[in-house]
Amino acid sequence: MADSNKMTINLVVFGRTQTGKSAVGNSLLGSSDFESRCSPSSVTTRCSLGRSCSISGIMRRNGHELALCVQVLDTPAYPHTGLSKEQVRDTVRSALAHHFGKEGLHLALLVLRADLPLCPDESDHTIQFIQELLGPTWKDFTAVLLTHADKAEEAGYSEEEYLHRASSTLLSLLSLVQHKYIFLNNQRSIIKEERATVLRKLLSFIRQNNYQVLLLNHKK
Ligand SMILES: Nc1nc2c(ncn2[C@@H]2O[C@H](COP(=O)(O)OP(=O)(O)O)[C@@H](O)[C@H]2O)c(=O)[nH]1
Ligand SMILES: [Mg+2]
Repeated sequence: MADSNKMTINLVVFGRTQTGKSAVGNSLLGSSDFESRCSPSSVTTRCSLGRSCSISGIMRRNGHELALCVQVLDTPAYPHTGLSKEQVRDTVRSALAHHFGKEGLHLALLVLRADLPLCPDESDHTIQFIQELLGPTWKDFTAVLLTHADKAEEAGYSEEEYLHRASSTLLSLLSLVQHKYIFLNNQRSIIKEERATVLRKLLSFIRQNNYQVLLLNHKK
């Protein structure tokens, strides 16, 4: 996905309702493309693709600056208040094939809230869901985004202390995905430097995969 002076990265967000998936999409795109709000029922019911404009100052290759373009596929939650697992899975599967079928997917971002503990059942269901969508190499193409980092910080946890106190379920999940994780405060991501830091981390995960993409074929 790289021509001489531009690289596009293709991302998708997964996770429970109200974890901040749509907010993550907006943070990464530097936009408010996706509807993100507090709600007693799931807000996002359809997949939609957002694209950033060219971002400079993030990437260099062979001594040259590359403009970075980010594409994020926002998805309905699983579990969802109004859609069954099959409905979410089918809609996400066809959107992945439609938007990234040719170019491939660089990374799926599993969005979890840093202010809520991860329990074993939830983790198992989520892993199974991602596995059904991405296939056996899902671990290489998944990173964990811990949103609401501001709340963890307010409670007095540094990232190191948080991980020290985290449930064994979360630690095993992070280990499964080869410690590809990022703490994120979506409320601060409007700050340009914050966004650049997150994008650089994502690019380092993609580099770790030798810029490989996951090709998703049209399976029904
Ligand atoms: N404090 C805080 N609130 C957040 C953060 N991320 C998302 N939110 C809030 O969480 C709520 C749900 O966000 P949304 O993006 O709609 O979640 P989704 O259902 O996973 O797409 C909204 O009110 C967001 O403003 C964060 O990092 N910190
Ligand atoms: Mg949403």
